[in-house]
Parts: sequence; C-alpha cells; structure tokens
Amino acid sequence: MSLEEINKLFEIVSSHNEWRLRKTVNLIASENVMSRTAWLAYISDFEHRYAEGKPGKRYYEGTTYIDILEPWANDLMAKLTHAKYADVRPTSGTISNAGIFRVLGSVGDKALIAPVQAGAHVSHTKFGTLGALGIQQVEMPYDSDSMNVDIDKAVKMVEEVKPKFIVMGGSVYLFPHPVKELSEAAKAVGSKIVYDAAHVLGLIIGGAWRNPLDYGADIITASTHKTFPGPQGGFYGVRDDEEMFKAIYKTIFPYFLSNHHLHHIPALIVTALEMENYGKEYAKQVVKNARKLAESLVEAGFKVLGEHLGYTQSHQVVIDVREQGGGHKAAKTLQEANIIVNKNLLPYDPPSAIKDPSGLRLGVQEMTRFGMKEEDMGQIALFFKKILIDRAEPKEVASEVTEFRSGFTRVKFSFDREGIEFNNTVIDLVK
Ligand code: DSN
Repeated sequence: MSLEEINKLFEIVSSHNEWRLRKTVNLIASENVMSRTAWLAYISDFEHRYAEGKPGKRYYEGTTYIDILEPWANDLMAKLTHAKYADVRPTSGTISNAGIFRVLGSVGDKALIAPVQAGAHVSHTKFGTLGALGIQQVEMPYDSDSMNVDIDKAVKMVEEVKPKFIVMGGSVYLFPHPVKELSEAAKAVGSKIVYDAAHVLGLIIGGAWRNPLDYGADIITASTHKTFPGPQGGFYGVRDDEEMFKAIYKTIFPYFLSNHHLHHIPALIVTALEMENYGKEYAKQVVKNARKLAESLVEAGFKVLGEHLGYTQSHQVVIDVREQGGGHKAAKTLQEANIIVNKNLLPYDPPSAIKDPSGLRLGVQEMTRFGMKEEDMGQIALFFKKILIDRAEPKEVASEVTEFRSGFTRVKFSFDREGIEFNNTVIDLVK
C-alpha cells in the first residue's frame, strides 16, 4: 500500500462527494441526505463497537452510552410514528421485514401482498425475503384505473385465503394503499397488516401521508434514509401488541443480525428531532414539489402517469419515456447531463422489461431538502425537455445543471444553523 494509492482513494471519494453533493440534481426516490449535524453525530467511535443484547443487558462491556441512546431513539421513533413499541436495530428495511415475516408466518403459510404494478418491494415477494422464508406470496388484484390495489376483489381474497398477514406499502408509490379498507376483513380472519413505509416514512411523520398505524395496520416497517432523511438503516414499530413486539425483537437478533450498526443511532436521533421540529414544513413542500414537477413535465411534452388522479400524493413522479428511447437510454442520457434518476418498470411493462423498462421513477425529496421549491421543479422539467425531447448535447447541458444546482448546497429543515457546538468529534480526537 503506497501513499499514492491512498491519495488516489481520497481523490475518488472526493470526486464522488463533489459530483453527487454539488454538481448533480439527484432525483433517485429512495435516497436523501443527512444534515451536517446528523453527519457529525454519525462519524463516531460507535462505529467500532459491539452491543449485542438489550440496553442494560448486553453481552459486551463498554456500552454505557449506547445504552442511553438506543432507548432514546426507540422512544422517539415510536412517538413520531404513533407506535407503542419501536426498534431501530435493523440495518435496513429488508431486515425489518425479514424479522416481521418470520414471526408472522411459517414455511408454507400464505401472505397477501400488494400487486407489483402498485409498487410492492422485492422483499415482499417470492423473489425476495418472503420467498427466502418459504412463505407463499398471493398477489392482490390490481386496478389500473386507480393505479392501486383493487379493493373489492382484495377484500374477497382476504376472506377466502385467510392469509397469516397482508403486506402493503411500496417502492414505486404514488397513492396510498387501502389499509383502512382492508383492515376489517383482515381482523375478521385474524390476519395482521404489515405496512412497509420505507418510501413515505418522512411524509407520514410530517403529516402529508396517512399514518397506517392510525388506519388499522398492526406494524409499520421502514428504512430511515428516503423521505425520512436520516442515516441508512431500518426500523419497525408495533401499534400496541407487546407480545408480537417481543417476538419480533427476539427474532431480529439473533436470526437476522448479530451486532447492529451503533453509529447510525446518534444520527437517527438528530434526524428524528429535526423531523419533529421541521417535518411538517418539509413533507408539505415535498408533495407540492412532486405535483409541480409532474405538471411541468406534462407542459414540457412528457407523458406522466396518473394524470386523472392528480399525478401523485407522494414524493414520486413516474414518467413514460418510450417516445424518448426507453428508460435505460433516458436514464443514461440524463446522467451525462448531471441529472440522476433510475429507470423503472411501469404498471403495463412485462417483468422481462426490467433491463430496459418504459419508465423513469423520480423523487423530489432530496432536492426539497436542499431548498428547492415549485419554481425550481419547473426548471428541472425544462432540463428534461432540453435533454430528452430537444436532444441537446447532454454534456453541454451538464454545466447548466451544475450552475443551477450551485444555488442549493445547504441542507434545510435541519439544526445546521442553530449554533450547536460540536466537541470531541472523532475528527478532533484522531488528529
Ligand atoms: N431499491 C430501493 C428503492 O429504490 O426503492 C428500495 O429498497
């Protein structure tokens, strides 16, 4: 290992940082950025430590401070999501789902899931965590008009199949799944409702998306880094069933985790406190921006899904780019122009189109966090037109995008400018 190699490493890391945090407009719907305050809490010695077991009853010594922080994080997340019990140890939303599915079902049992066309996440399916646990997937019917679960047919399905549990919530997620509408039927046959709020957690906490736990869901599960702008990680909250919570808690460790990632907990607390203070304002702006982006893209000549439903109730906008060469080409071209998006299957695409689907999924949460408002969404739509419809040279548009982005470099809806003193950060102690 030479100094040259280390320098090269830092050059790559700093190029990435500058590219993604300064030069590009990021519209990946599953990402976000932490505030500076959260980031400083994230880089700590907790990164190096073990704390298997429960706060106060660990298998390791040296856990004095994490034993204060972990219950604090659990209590805050429970309060913000209206759960009675919460657990922030899962290292991802999928690990949360694994623990929950393992407790609610056994090999051969049936689970009802939202249709893939209505945005179900791969972990809910036979191709992901559900399949790995040997639980059978029964997909609820899709209604293309409401772009959602077909409620009447799904109620009948619940009554007939009597699944152990029902999973709603999704990854391509414009409109809320019908939790309330299915909850009575679920209760009547003893099925639990699991709601995967990975994408919409920040909107739920900010009051811009209905809270599934208030509408009959038994468990909420999520990742903590999408519309909830925290460190990468997972969490779950149980509405009120203590026995169920205890069973899931005992399953996450040791079945799906040994150590959890302690360093994410202080940053999670900062983000949760930011959401408690600024979440309402942030979530409202996210949804306003998403609608405005959809309308502006239509004005610019794009086909945006869900027009008859007002395009979106979330942070996402979904567009059909077949006329612009398909999802694969459009996403690559936008990247050359410093706009980062992901290609996505649309409800009418066959699964085989995964490598070159018809659509793009866009999310406005990160740019909203950096302070963009409705007029900025109009500008983004104009960039899309210039690149994908007018076919301007993407590399030439790239500098215009970076110039535009230079007006949005500070994270808003955070404590970053509240005069917090940062003492004994790792950066101070290891110098
Ligand atoms: N793959 C993530 C997303 O982009 O939605 C979810 O895990």
